[in-house]
This record gives sequence, structure tokens and C-alpha cells, in this order.
Amino acid sequence: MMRKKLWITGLLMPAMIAIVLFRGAPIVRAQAQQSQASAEVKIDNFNFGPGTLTVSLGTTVTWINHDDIPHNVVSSDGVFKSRALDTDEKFSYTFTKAGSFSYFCSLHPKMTGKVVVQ
Ligand SMILES: [Cu+2]
Repeated sequence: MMRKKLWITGLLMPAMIAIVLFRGAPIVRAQAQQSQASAEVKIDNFNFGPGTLTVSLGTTVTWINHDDIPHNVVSSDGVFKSRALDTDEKFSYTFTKAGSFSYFCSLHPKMTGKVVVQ
């Protein structure tokens, strides 16, 4: 009887600790994402600046059009796509996967840029 009780305790305790640990993990991750940085790409004189932007995972990148004509921001791999941005309009995208993301303006395909997510 005594041995059986000990055996159950020995099995249940690690299981309960594991549940507590696994339950706690997503909360920590959510808080980490909320404190992530943001970055900015300026669209000016038919250029994306900086042309290559390097950010950490979870960063929200905002493109702002400073030109007098509309531009958009279109991912080469279909990851994100903005509508046409008029002067001073913004488009934001949060990068949740690591990698290199090339993009362009589909109104002026020679306008290209890249976001590197580490
Ligand atoms: Cu453009």
C-alpha cells in the first residue's frame, strides 16, 4: 500500500511540474513578442531606404511613402502586399519567420528592397 502511494507520487509530481512548465512557456513567449522592436523603411525619390534592412525575429517593419506619387510594397514571394500608398501613407508587416524577404513596388518594378530577418 505504502509502496503504491510512493510510486504514484513519483509519477505524478514530475508530470505536474511538466504541465506547469509547459503552461508557463507560451506566456513568456507572448511577452517577449510584445516587447519586440519596430523598424522603418522610407520610400523617397523612387527608392526604398535602407535598401536592405536587417531586423530580429518578430519585428514590425513600417514603410512610409514620402513621394508625391503612389507606391506599393509587394513581397517577391507573396508573403506580404500593400495597397497603393499615397503620400505619407504607411504599410506595416510583422516578420515572424527568419529569412531573406525581397520586395518591390509593382507600380515601378525597378524599385526593389530586402528585409533580412534573423
Ligand atoms: Cu513605386
